Amino acid sequence: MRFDVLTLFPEMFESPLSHSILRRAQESEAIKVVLSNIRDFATDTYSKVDDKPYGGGPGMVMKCQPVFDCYHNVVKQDATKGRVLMMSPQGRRFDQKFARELSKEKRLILIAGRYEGFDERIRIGLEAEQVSIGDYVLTGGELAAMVIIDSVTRLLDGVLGDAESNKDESFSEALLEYPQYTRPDEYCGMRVPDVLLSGDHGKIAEWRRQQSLERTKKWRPDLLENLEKQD
Ligand code: 6GU
Repeated sequence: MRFDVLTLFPEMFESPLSHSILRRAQESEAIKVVLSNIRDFATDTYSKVDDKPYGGGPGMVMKCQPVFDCYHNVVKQDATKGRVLMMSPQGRRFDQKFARELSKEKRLILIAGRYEGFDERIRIGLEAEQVSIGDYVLTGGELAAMVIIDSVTRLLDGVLGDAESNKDESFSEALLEYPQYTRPDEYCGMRVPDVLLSGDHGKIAEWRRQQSLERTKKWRPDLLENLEKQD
């Protein structure tokens, strides 16, 4: 999958993309991430990418021209049609189901803004879908774009090894993960549950399922209420 990111701070993406699974996914060409700096497309003398809002009010608004020009430059780099996503707290809430949906695409074009927001004509003109990663306010869309790249990449074929695979995981099956233990079997007086040392795989599976259910009821009852809405 190709990710294009339009941002004023491409350097923010370098570290998350340079380690562990995201690094490997690029090396194996499961993903390609192309970062474009919106400021490179500012045409006025001061490279301005933002301006005062019409009608007054606090803060600054991202201007149309640099974003449109950056977008057109990005689109023409590859013939694959991309789904255009604009990072915005007003957007559709990003969740595992949305991540799975996006993982079917060939190309995602992510637009990350700063300041008070984008000129409305950017959303309309680029036919961009707005995406929010949760009900809180970030200083900009970059972290949200990274969250999307990370969660979508790990769903792509061949990105996770067998050992890390997606099958048993929380949210994939709408339940929280069961508790995990590794050696030693006792640490600071705390013992690993006997069932895990029993070697009885049927019993272990049953115990884990039960633990998942109990934890979900206790910590995230909302997930159980939403179970029938999941696909
Ligand atoms: Cl996508 N952007 C910003 N600025 N804040 C957010 C967000 C996005 N998602 C949640 N909060």
